[in-house]
Amino acid sequence: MTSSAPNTIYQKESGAFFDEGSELHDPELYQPDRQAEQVETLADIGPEQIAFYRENGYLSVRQAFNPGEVQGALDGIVSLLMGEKPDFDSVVFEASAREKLKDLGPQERMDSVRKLGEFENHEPRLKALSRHPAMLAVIKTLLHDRNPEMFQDMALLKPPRIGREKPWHQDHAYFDYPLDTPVVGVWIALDEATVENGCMHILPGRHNGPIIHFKRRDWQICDKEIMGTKSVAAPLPPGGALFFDGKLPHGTPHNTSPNRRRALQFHYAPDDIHKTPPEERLKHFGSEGKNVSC
Ligand SMILES: O=C(O)CCC(=O)C(=O)O
Repeated sequence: MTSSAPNTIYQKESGAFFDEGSELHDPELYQPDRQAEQVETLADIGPEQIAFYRENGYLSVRQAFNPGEVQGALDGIVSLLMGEKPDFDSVVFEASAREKLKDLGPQERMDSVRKLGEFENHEPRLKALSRHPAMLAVIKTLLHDRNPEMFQDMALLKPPRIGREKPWHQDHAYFDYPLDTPVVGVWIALDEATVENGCMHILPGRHNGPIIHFKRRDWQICDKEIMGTKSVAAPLPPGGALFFDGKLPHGTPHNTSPNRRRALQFHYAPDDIHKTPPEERLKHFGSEGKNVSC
């Protein structure tokens, strides 16, 4: 899970993990001047769309999954949250829910969770989605025809009003894979994702190299690198999917709306890739020894 990298601070308390931090972001960090281009379905992806992905670092598909698949994923998340899978305990709550957690019913509990991870072997409906054959075929093409292996699975719930920002970052800054490894992320909307409830914001075309990350509100790109930059918003209806390069800068703002913004995120790399030590990753993405500040 990107945010469970060693650089992110968690506190475990009474069997629940809390994501620390309540600092609000500057609204200037999320000022899109246009929306991501979209294709309608996975079947519409051909050579032109693959070339678009190579140039821009993303591909947005309006209807990648059907309503039954979306509902199955939501039911799977509820089942995990309600403790129906006793061995599963990878739930991170919003820090602001800490005081009231023990008094919450099922729906309120759902609206206190920031994310869940590493669920594929606990929830068959979520596992099935991560192995969706038409999606895997697209990912294989994006990986230059190498066989995809999923190495990270997350559900990101960003609850109404309290769902906090995920600051701007490149996912590869969290992954111990050689810098030139092709990595494809797939972000799947389970509710309508809008600018107001915290949809993905991206910087198309900025996926060709590492950007230095700092530990601030999270392990993130320095705010001053982003301030004033016109980003692209990637709103999606439920069942829509954003495919994105592991080095594409992206972030999601605070959910200021009364609406849920639940999403899944899976990451894939070629199945023959070997991990590198964290020092190798920090050589590219860390600030140490580079005479830079944030
Ligand atoms: O869904 C979100 O809010 C952000 C997810 C994300 O960018 C990440 O975890 O890497």
